[in-house]
Amino acid sequence: MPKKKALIIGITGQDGSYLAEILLKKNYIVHGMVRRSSMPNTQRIDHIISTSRDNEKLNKKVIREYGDLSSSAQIQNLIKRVKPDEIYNLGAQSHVRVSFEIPEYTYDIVGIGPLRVLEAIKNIKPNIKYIQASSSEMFGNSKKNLQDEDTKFKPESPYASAKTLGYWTTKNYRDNFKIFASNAIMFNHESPRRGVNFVTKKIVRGLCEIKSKKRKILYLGNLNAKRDWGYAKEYCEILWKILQLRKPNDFVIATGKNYSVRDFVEATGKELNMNIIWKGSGLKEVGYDTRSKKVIIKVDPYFFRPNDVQSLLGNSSKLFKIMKQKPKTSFNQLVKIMVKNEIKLIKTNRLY
Ligand code: NAP
Ligand code: G4F
Repeated sequence: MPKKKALIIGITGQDGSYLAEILLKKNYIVHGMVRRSSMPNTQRIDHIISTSRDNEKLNKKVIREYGDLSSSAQIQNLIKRVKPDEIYNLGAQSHVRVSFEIPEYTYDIVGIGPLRVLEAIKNIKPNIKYIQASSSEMFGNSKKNLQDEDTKFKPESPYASAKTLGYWTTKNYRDNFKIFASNAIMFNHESPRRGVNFVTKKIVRGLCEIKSKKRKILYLGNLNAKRDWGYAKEYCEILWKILQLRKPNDFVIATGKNYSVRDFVEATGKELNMNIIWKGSGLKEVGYDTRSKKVIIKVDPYFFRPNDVQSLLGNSSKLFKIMKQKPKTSFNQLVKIMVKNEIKLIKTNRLY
């Protein structure tokens, strides 16, 4: 049987890098869309990237394809040339706070990007299977404490609004043009490969640096926000499984438990033999380590958002019912994985 071909858009990101490893192990030919940049942006996939275009010589490596979600022409040319069986759209300006600063760009890539890909699929090879990385941010400050596939969207940021457009576009192409197009509505998922400006990696890196005396203070924003945090590697395996179903569908992927940013700080501290307690309130609140007797966390309003989502908690029983699948890594296991890795990375002066 010929090998299946996948195109991963967003292959240089956290999820793209895990998904590429998973698909290579499953014997896929993997093409990955990479943006041209003046500094290397392939740290997460350097170990699996190929410079050869000869399929025979590839030997389980990713084929790099330069491209950008802003360009319909590039996407069309790529799909015409590669003719993939599956497309995973993980590409995004994925930072919520930053989306308030660059809303037009965020709408273009996150909102119109999926349309460009789906339109190319429709016109070039309509039997390509497509999965859209949708987001729990679409639920916003929902009236429902537990969010599932039927929960009303209430996007609170340019990022969330654009993701909602991507979600509906995916559903429209499925309903109107019979494209195999599914949405994975993913709640927050983290790993040692998480971008450094997302709160979990920032906390883990920051506290590890404080522990090794490379830094004195870690500045954070909203400590009260709660997120349903899972492990990215598991979520990427589920993305693949969703595309192997007989029919396209939309699924929430979540752990069903949520914790605050404050909880994440305390759990990370515990892993590093710190005992972090909180003193003061509002902008004056600090995190104090009773072991070193030092203030190590302060609040900086720079990290606040005009409108933050206060609590996200996902119900992934549909995923479990149809696919007998659910994320297993617990909050404490996730923190442990991240801390253990970060200590190694810091020793070797690496970020990923
Ligand atoms: P990430 O680490 O920020 O990766 C985003 C990827 O998109 C990177 O490869 C990035 O390339 C690429 N990208 C950015 N702008 C692009 C453009 N104009 N054209 C083509 N590619 C572009 O995000 P992630 O955490 O892996 O998340 C993967 C996807 O799932 C994203 O769509 C995100 O919005 C969505 N999502 C994530 C979570 C989560 O908790 N992680 C939850 C729900 C949904 P560079 O490396 O060059 O920047
Ligand atoms: O880590 P975050 O930046 O992730 P956020 O905003 O929840 O978005 C992530 O998850 C979404 C799924 O729900 C994805 F769609 C999206 O692409 C991204 O992957 O922030 C988490 C919480 C927020 O409430 C934020 O206000 O942590 C709070 N926070 C507190 N201090 C901080 C900080 N966030 C960041 N990034 N940096 C801080 O210093």
